Amino acid sequence: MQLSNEISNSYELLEFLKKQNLLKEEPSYWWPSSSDFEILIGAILTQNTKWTNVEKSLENLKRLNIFSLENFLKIDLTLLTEAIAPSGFKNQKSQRLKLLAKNILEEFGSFDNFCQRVNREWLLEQKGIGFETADAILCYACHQEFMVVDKYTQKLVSYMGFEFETYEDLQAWCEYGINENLDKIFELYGYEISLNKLYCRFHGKIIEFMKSNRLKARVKE
Ligand code: 39A
Repeated sequence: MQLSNEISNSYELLEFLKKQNLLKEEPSYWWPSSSDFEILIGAILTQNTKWTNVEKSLENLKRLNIFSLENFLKIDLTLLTEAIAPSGFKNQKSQRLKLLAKNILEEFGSFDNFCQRVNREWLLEQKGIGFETADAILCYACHQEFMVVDKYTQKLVSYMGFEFETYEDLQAWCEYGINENLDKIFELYGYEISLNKLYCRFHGKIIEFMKSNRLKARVKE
């Protein structure tokens, strides 16, 4: 199958990527983590930096044992700022993380309740959270049915010949092709995969495909 002229919807893109065996079985939702709270932190830290830098910050945070909302709220701001320094924008990110944690506790009482009840509008009202970060938190930390689209998704889809004016138009294109073809997707997977897991793994496949340089190889061919 040719990426540039034979793929006409997101289902066909998923089918193409699935054949490449880009993901391991574990972590089954692709985003590596020891807790959903760690995913929320990673989603903020990954803004404007490489994932390898986020991994270094997460290692530092792991040593401080603050991968729960309760422990995170207790940590001294200076210590947090230094721990997340590898991800860049350390002062801005540490302040935003602290404020987000405080607002989660005040509005939802616990992280579990936050995951069950939070919606996109609430997240978008938080300082420093845009569409991509909000959807990463909803999809990977809260297991809600939102697909994350990022610069990798935009680049891949653009190579396939599709252009979208807004983040939400691209997201709608990704989600529509999946929703319209669930029966075929269940057959492809061999079981009734949940929509949340499908969005997690689809986005993960796109990132791993783009990072593997396979697109560059195709452009050169
Ligand atoms: N850009 C990224 C990533 N690249 C990633 N992984 C690799 C594992 N995650 C979880 C988020 N954003």
